[in-house]
Amino acid sequence: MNLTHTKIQPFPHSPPLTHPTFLFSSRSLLPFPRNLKPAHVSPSFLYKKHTLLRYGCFGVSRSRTRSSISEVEAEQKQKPLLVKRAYPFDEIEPKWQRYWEQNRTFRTPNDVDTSKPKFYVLDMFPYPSGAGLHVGHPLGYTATDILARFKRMQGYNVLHPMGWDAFGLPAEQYAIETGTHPKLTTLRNINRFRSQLKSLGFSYDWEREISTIEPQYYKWTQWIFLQLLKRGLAYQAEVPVNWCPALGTVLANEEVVDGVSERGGHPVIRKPMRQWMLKITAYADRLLEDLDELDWPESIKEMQKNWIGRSEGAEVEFCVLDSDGRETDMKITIYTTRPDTIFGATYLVVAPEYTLLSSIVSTEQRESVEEYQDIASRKSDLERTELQKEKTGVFSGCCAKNPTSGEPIPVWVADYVLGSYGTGAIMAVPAHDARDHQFASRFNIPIKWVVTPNNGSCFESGKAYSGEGIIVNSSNLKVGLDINGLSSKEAAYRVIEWAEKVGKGKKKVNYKLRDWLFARQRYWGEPIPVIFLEDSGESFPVLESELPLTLPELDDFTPSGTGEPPLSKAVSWVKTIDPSSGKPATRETNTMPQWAGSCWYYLRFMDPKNSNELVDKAKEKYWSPVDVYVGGAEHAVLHLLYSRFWHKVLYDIGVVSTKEPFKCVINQGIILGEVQYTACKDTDGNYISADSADDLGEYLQENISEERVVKSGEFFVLKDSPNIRLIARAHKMSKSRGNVVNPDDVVSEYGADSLRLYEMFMGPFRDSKTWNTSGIEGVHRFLGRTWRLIVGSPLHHGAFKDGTLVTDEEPTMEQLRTLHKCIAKVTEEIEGTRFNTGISAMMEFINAAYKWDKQPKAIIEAFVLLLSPYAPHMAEEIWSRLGHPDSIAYEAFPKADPAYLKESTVVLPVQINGKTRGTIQVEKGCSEEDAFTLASQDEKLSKYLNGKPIKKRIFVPGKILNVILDRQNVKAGSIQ
Ligand code: ANZ
Repeated sequence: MNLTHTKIQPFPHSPPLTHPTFLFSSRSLLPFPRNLKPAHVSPSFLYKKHTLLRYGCFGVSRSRTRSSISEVEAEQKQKPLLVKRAYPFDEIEPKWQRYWEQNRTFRTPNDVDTSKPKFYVLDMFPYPSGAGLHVGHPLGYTATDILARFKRMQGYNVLHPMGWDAFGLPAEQYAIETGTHPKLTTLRNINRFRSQLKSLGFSYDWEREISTIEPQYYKWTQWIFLQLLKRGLAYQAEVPVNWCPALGTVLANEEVVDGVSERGGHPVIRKPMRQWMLKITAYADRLLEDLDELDWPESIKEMQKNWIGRSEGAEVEFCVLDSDGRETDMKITIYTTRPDTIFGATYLVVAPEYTLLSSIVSTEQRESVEEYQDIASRKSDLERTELQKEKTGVFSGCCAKNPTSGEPIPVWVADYVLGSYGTGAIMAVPAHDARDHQFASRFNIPIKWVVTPNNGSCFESGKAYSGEGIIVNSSNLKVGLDINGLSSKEAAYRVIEWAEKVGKGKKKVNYKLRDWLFARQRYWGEPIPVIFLEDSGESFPVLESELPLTLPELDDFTPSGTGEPPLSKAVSWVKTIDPSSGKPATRETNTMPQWAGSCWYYLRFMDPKNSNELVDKAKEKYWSPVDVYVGGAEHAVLHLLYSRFWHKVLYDIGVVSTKEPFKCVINQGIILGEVQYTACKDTDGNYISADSADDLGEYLQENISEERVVKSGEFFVLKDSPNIRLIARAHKMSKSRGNVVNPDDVVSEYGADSLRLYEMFMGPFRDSKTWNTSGIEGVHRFLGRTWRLIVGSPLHHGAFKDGTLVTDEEPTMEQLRTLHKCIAKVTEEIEGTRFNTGISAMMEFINAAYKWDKQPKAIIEAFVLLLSPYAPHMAEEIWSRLGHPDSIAYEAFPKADPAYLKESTVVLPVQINGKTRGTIQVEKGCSEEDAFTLASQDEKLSKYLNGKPIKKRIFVPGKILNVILDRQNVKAGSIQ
C-alpha cells in the first residue's frame, strides 16, 4: 500500500494537555461527511489525516535527530552503550535466519495436504518507499507472524506471504528529478525492505514473493481489466482532472495543495479529459449488503456504508419559464431526499458545471455566470461543500415553476451543489436545509416553513429546522395535492405518488459512490491494454494472448507539456497494428492507478507462478478467503472497497469461489513518538503548574527530561516540585520532530526478538500507543532472564556454555500448575489477538520459575514452545540446545490440561470472637486443625490467639474459621 507519496504533515500546534495524550489526526476514521461526494474527494483527504503510516522517515537513530556524523561520534564516545547485551541475540538471530532460509522452513508447498485445515494470514503489502521500514510496519507484521506460527504449531496449513505494491508516484517523481529509471529505484527499495523484514525473523514464505511491477504479475491485472471491459464495467468518459498549465501536466489529488501544485505552487484548474472509468456503482448494493456477514471492525463497515452512501428520495421535474413567465419545453430535474418539503422550495440551484446551464442562462446574466463557473473550476469539492464557508452564487436570469405550489421560483447557480451527484440540480428549501438557509439569507430569497417539529417546539429564528415533523403550508387543490397534517414520511410518499401520477417525477435511489476513475497520466503504472484505430478512433481490447502488454523503456519521464501522458513519448510502442483489421492503430497511453495491483494480490499468493491462469481453481477454493487481514485503518475505505468490487466481479465470472475476499480485517493501532514533557515558566524563570492558567500560551515552555518527571495520580509532575504539573504529549513520529525510531537501530541494539516482543507488549494491538525506550529495555531484560534461567549465566569472557541447565526430574504439582496456567493464558490471548497480555503471562511464569531449585525439562520445553511465536530466534536456539535436531516451527503447540487449572488453595477469613481479624491461605479441603495452626502462625492473627484460652472453634471448610476465646480467662481489655 502506498501512502508515502503524500507529504508528511507536521502535527499542528497541539493544545496543552495534562496527561499523555495521543495526538494524531484520526478524523479519517469519522464517517464520510454528508453531502461530500466520494469521487470528488481526493484520497489525500483521507490520507492527510493519517500520516503515520506514510513511513516517510529516514534513518534517524533512536529518538533523536543527529545533525552530523561528528556529533554522533562525540556523543558515542561520551556515553557507553545504553544496555548490556542481556543474551547473545546478535549471534543467535542471524544463525536461525540462515537456517530457516537454507531449510525453506516456512515454504508452503504447492501440493499441501488439503485434508488439513488452512489458515491464510495476510499483511497489507507495503509500498517499498525509499525510507525503508518504519517501526509502524513491524507492529502488524509481528502480530500476523505470531498468528502464522501459532497456527502452524496447531497443525494448520498456513499461507503467510509477502510482496510489494511497487508502482507509485514517488519513484516516478524521483525519476523526473534524477533521470533514474523508476524500476531501479523500486528494486533497490524492495531489496532493502526484504532484508529488513528478514532481519526481524518473520516466517513469510519468500518463495511466493510477488511484486505488482513484474510483467508476469501485471499480465493478470491487465487480464482483469479486459474482463471488466467485456462486461461493460470499464468505459471511457470525459472527467475533470487536476490540470496545471504551468507544469503542463495532470496532477494527482495528493500533488495539489490548496488549489496550487505542491511542486512550484502553480495554479491548478479542473479540466475535463478522456478517462477510463470502472463501474463500481453497478455493485453498490452488493457491496453494501455483504458487509453484514463480515467479521470486520464496525467502524470500517460504517465508513464503507457512508462511502457508498445509499439514499432514497425522488427526482422531480421543474419546468423552466421564459422571460414572460410562460412554460417552456425545458425541464430541470432535481434530486431530493425530502420530497415532503417541496412546497417550501423557494428557488432552484444548479451546479456551475450543470450541462443545461448554458441553454437556460439569460443574456444579461451570461457573463457573470461564466465568470462564476471559472472561479468554481479552481475549487476542490471539499472547499465547495464545507458547511462553514460562506455560500456564493449567481442568478441564472431564469425562473422555473414549482410543480406543487405553481409559483415561479428563481434558478440560481451555486457551487455548493455538485455536478456529479444526483442530477446536479436541487430544489432549495431554506426553511429546512442549513446550506439553503445560509444561501437564502445572504441573497434575500424567501424562506417558507412547511414542517413543524413533532414535539411542538418553535422554530429557532435564523436557523433551518432540518428534522422531520408535521407538514404545514402544503396544499394546492389546483394540482390535486394536499399534504398538510401528514407526517414527513407519509407526505414524502404522497408527493412521490402524485409526481408519478402526473408524470413529473419518480422515486429514486442514489449513491454517493461514484464510478472509479481508472486512468492516470503517469509512466510508472500498468499499461491499459486497449488500442485505438487511427482512422475512426474506435477502441479495441488487446488480445488476451498478447498479454502482458509490457511497459516500454523510457529515458525521459518528464510530462509532455500538452497533457499527454509520458507514455506518448514511446512512439514506436504507441504505434501498432490492429490484428483483426490490419489497420494502423495507437495504444492507450494512460496507465492504471496504483490501486489496481493491490486489488487482487491476495489471490496471486495462492498460486504465484501460474502462467496459464490468474489462480488455479482448486488452490483458490482451498485457500479462500483470507482468514485474517491486518493493516492500517487508512485503507478502510478505498482499498478494501475496490478489492471487494473486483472480487465480486471475479466471483461472477467464476474465477473465485467466495463472495468476499477478507473474512476478518484488523487495524493495528498507530505508534506515536515518545511522550515529551514540557514545563511552563514565567518571565522570571519560575515554574508555573500547567493547571494554573487556562491559556498557557503566554508562558515560556521548557522541555523536561524523563528522569525529572514523576507520575502523580493521573498527571505528571516535577520530581523535585510535585506541585508543578507538566504538559505531556505524544506526537506522531515524523522526521521534522526528530522522534522517528528506526527498527534497524533497535534490532542492532536489542535484537529482533526484543523488538517483536516490545511492539506486542506496548499495549492492546488495535490501540494507538506511544513508543518508550525504557519499555524495550524491559522486554529485553525479560528475554535475558529467560535465557539465563534456561542456559545459565555467561562465563567470565561473556560467552555461554553449550546446552542448558534443565534437569530430567519429574515436575512438581506446583510447576505443572504454573505451566498450565501460562499455556491456557497464552493460547487464549493469541486467539483473541491480545498479544500484550499473553506476554505478561509468560513474564509471570519466568518470575515463578526463578523461585524453583530445578528447571525440569518437561516444563521448560513447553514454555519454550509458548514463547516461540513471539521470540522465534531465542526459542529455536533453546530448542536445539534442549537436544531437538529439527526446527521448533512445526512442533505441536502445548495444550492446557484442565486438571492443573483448578485453583488448589482458598483464602479463608479468620474471625476472633465473631470479628474478622485477617485471612489465611489454605489448601482446598484443609482440616480445622491445619487451618487453626496456620492462623496461629500468621503474624497478624497470632497476637490475638497465642497464649489465649479458647472456648470454641467454628470451622466451615473453605469458608471461615471463627475462634471464640474464653473471656473469663482473658484479662479485661486485652483484645477487642
Ligand atoms: C431538498 C431538501 C430539503 C433537501 C431539505 C434536504 C433537506 P443525501 O442524503 O446526501 O443524498 N442535494 C441533492 N443533490 C445535490 C448535489 N448535487 N449537490 C449538493 N447537494 C445536493 O442528500 C440529498 C440532499 O442533498 C437532497 O435533498 C438535496 O437537498 C441535496 F429540508 O432536497 B435536498
